[in-house]
Amino acid sequence: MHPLFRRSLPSIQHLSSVFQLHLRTPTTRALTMTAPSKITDWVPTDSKTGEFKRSTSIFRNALSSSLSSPFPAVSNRYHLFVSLACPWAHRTLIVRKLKGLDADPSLLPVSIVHWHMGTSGWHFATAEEAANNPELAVAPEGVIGARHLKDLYFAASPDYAGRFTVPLVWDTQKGTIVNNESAEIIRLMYTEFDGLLPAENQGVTYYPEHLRAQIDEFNGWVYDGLNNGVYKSGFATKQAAYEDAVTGVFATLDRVEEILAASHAKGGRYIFGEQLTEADIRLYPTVVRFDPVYVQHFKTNLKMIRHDYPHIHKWLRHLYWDIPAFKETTNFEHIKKHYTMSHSQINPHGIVPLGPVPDMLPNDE
Ligand SMILES: N[C@@H](CCC(=O)N[C@@H](CS)C(=O)NCC(=O)O)C(=O)O
Repeated sequence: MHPLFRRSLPSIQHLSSVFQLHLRTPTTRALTMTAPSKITDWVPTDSKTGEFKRSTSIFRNALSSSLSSPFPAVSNRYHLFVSLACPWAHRTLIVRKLKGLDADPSLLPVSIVHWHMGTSGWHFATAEEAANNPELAVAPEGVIGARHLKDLYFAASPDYAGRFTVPLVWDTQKGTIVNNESAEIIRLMYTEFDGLLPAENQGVTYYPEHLRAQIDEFNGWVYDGLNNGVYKSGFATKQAAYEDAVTGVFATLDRVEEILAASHAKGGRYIFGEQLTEADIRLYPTVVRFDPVYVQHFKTNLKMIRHDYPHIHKWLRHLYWDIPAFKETTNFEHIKKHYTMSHSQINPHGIVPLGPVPDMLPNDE
């Protein structure tokens, strides 16, 4: 381990005091998870059902506007680690931009992992790799010694036994992970940094009071059927598990199509009419990857967004072409290369399919 890391390693006692929101300590929680034999084995090789089962995120602390909280929202302290390929991380980049957090580099700067995920998990670009691809930012002071994302997990919790996932918010002061669950990271961004943002970004939320129950309900079935459904389809190692997942994916898309058709009929542009909400933000990263990657790589090929779902397609192109936070956080090179060249179980030769062309059709309305 790099010496910089060791210096910032918090003690176990200290760690357990900061994990105040945990029901159990990270170590005991991690032990309840089934660790894969290899990072790149998405479904254990001896699985009887061949089903992909996503693990629960472990670090669930609140980063709060309250200065007396263990993780107060202050400048020059936190860092967001993402992959541009990852749909869960993509949510956090969209919200960071929509909220204007990206305009002030002291608030929540970002490090982007290399798009290739190998047997040691995500890694940070070497100087040589970064020279060829400047957006692969070098990790910040304090975590500069990390070669792999897993180094951060072990610095936060030496016994960590879960998966090494992006996104995560890192606390450079305590040298630990604040939170690694995108659903929670986006919510804290809506409100907790408001005191440090210019007036026009304060009070802007994508989870408004009056729509909360409906957004939660929508997110629930979209997560299971689509956001996670495409992974269940793609990683399945038995025919029945695949068929079950893929039919769920298209049942979910059919339902979303109906909702957007009704919204468009009333002059709305989003899931909930005229208001852009978390429902759109969580749906977009999956839909934007659908035609370019999931259709062929995850075998979700009963239909395509561009040919078969006119309302989803119209909604997608509006977000992509008209709202910079969506287009500017969408990187088709990382998306296509990551999936096709990292999932050796699915695509052992790492061939990157050329189509569809273009990645995104123009907004012709
Ligand atoms: N529930 C997590 C899921 C995050 C996740 O699965 N990220 C993937 C990339 S798309 C990852 O980093 N996987 C690495 C691994 O599982 O080894 C969240 O939404 O934050």
